[in-house]
Amino acid sequence: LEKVREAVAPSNGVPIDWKPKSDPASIQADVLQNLEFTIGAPSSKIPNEVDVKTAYRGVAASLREHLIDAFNRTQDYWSKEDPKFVYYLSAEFLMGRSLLNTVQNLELTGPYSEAIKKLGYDLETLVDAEQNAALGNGGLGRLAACFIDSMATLDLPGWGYGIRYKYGMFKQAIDAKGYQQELPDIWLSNGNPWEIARPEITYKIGFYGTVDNFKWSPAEQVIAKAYDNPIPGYKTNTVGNLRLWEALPLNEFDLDAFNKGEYDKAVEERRKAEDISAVLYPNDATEYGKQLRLKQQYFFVSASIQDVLARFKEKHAGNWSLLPEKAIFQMNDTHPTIAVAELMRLLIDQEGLDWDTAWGITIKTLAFTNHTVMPEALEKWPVAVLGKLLPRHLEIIDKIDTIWKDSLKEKILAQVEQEKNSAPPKAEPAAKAPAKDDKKAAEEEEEEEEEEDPVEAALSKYGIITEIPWQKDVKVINMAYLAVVGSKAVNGVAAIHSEIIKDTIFKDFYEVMPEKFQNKTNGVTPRRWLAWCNPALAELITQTLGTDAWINETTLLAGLRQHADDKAFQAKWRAVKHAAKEKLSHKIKALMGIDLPTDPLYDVQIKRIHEYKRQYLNILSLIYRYHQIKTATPEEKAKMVPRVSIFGGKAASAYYAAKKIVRLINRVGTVVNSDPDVGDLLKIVFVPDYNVDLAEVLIPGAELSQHISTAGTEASGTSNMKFAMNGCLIIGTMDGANIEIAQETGKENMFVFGMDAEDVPVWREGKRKEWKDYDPRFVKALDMIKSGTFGEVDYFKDLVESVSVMNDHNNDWFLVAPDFTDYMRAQDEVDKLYADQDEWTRRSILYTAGSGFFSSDRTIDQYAKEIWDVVPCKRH
Ligand code: GLS
Repeated sequence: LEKVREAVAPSNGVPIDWKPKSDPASIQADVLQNLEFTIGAPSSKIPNEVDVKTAYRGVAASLREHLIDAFNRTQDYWSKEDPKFVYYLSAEFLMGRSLLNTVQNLELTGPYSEAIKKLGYDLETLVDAEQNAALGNGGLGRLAACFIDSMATLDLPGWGYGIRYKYGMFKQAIDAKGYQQELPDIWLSNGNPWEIARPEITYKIGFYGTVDNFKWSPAEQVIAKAYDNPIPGYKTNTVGNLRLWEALPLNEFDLDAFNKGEYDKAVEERRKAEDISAVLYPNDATEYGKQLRLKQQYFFVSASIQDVLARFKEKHAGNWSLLPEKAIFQMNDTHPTIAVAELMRLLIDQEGLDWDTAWGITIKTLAFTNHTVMPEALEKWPVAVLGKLLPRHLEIIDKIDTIWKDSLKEKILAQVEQEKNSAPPKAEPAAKAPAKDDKKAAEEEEEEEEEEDPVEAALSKYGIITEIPWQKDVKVINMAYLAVVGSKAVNGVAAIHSEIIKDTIFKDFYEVMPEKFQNKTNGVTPRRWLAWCNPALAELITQTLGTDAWINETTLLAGLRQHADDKAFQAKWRAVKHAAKEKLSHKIKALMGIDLPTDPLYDVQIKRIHEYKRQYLNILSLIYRYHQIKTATPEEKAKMVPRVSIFGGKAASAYYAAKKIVRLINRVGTVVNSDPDVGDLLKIVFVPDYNVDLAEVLIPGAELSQHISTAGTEASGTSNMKFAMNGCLIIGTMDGANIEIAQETGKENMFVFGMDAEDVPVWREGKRKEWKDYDPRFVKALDMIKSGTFGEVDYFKDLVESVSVMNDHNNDWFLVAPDFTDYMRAQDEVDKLYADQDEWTRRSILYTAGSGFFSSDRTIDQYAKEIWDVVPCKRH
């Protein structure tokens, strides 16, 4: 690149300065130029008369020049240095908006704000004009986005790889009756100024067809086309990359069919191909199993691995044993785990390696993160489905399975022998046993013969290909097992979760290869989730610590502890928090037309709607609160602590229980908010279409946040970390990362309640059968639903029953009823503490002070050192 620059330098020998300029005047000129020549806005309307969306595009186009400049220099440098790269394979990247993050990470906010103002706009308005890139469902997808931000900030050579979905996470609307409606998310309608299309970077991806003597002839092929999304680090000139793939047909258009008048057929191939990258599956930790999903997964995994291998070959032709020293693929949950078979296939079938060599490379080049123990979310593809779509991969998986089980045989045999020897000897038949008739003896013999070989029986639990117990004869491929066997490391996402997976879903695997299992507690980027979304708090922190170095070194936040008792500091802190509440209140007014008072306690539960996350528990307690308000005397009312309860979250489209919970919250809100007896004592709002940019307003404005999953079900949670960073207190169970947050911020400062992860299985297995001890307040809340206080009695009937019938049918699996009493106790403590604003503020400060550990920079540093062996490579 430098040579090119020199070559086109003018004859006076002074190289052209290609670097975009950063002073406000140059930026202003550059935005104008981009508005006219990149966007094509009519010059007569520039700058003051172009609409906000167009102005945003002009500014983004200008900023993109800075981004691309640093991006190209980084990628050139990495290419020259040839360090080891990490490739983060993820079906989801929940990026949110980019304008503010880009301008802040590039440290250009000052000059851009000035330039934008001179053009007659303001940065905040333009930021709001951007569409959300919602290419993810929830925590898992947002984690991937935080990780690539940290990788760039830490100068780690690394790219994200995923799918450029045409439609992201559905948009949620709530209709007048309180139902969730799902609308398509047409996020590209205004273009995407951040991406760089790479029509020159394409790969062929095959599906279906036959295998003959290990040679796969796919019956269908599509093209994967690359789009690069530069990812700027902060306080560094490193800009990483997120490469997303779009699916296109191999043959654009069937002109023959068109000429014959067969219009549908003419475009059929295009439609079929484009379907692959069309929609993000709207499931989060819930079940799916659609064939198209497997197609999506294979599509992006194959394109990504082909891409990496192509670059590797260019540099190290043929030297495949070097691959593990140059590349590591981190598989984000089970979605990309077909990578195990695909890497094997490419190394063997395309590059001609033998099985053992390919396997040796594969298991050093892949690593796997598990993000959930919900059994329904651990992908298992029917052999018939996978075998049809990817016949060669099925062969490979089958062989991996066989070799894997063979490798365990000796160990198992020894175990079985040992068990046999230590078992008490079988009782001899009684001396005078009556003689058996021949038929009976023969039957018994047959039974004995049918008895399963104990070694085979013991081995079957390690099977990657297994039968599902409730559906004999249907063989499935357990993708998580495939990943565990094919990876160098397996990690959970919070300390407790990493222990649970060793005891439950991967117990047998842990026993035979304990060295593979690790923990990497999640983290979130402190840039987006504190510094950029809560600038006033960030400013106060910087002033107090005397440096803004905490933005990259979050452990410095601990320095706030020494100010936690300082009344003057508390007052400043409270003022900042109050301003954030006001901003949130305005946002809700703008979105929903609801006026929210700003003095009450702001209580927020925002996350996907799921039974295990127990929004139900929250709303039941609020129903009881409503009842208390209705029956209180004026004196009692005067003592109550006013509260604004805010919910947000999407229910997967086919998840009926979750959809009913959404509706219940909305119905309760409608009744409570319009009841004149309630006034400002309680407001309940369900903010529709919860997404990243709403989170950026909700989190700073929250004073209490709820992370109340049934213990043992939430792998980690990451919004809990964001709330903690922003000085928001937590009411929560001892689950996921709550436990570590409690350790860091002081358990006594958290409103902890409920059974812990060890109690839950005990309860499920035994105690609940005898349990009749319903809290009368719980009964009252259910009675109010049953008697029609919120209408729709029939509609809510099964929701009520799901927590009110204690029998053997798995009712109340998530322990809403038995945890209710302790939850109410914790809520009482919340109210009490809120009345003491100094103490509340002190704790709020301690939360931010204790949140340093939860930076994704720390998480990524650990991945880099303990799994990836990737070291920073910084261009100076
Ligand atoms: C999830 C878990 O449910 C969350 O607890 C976790 O924080 C997140 C990131 O590790 O992954 N798993 C999942 O399928 N969706 C999630 O958000």
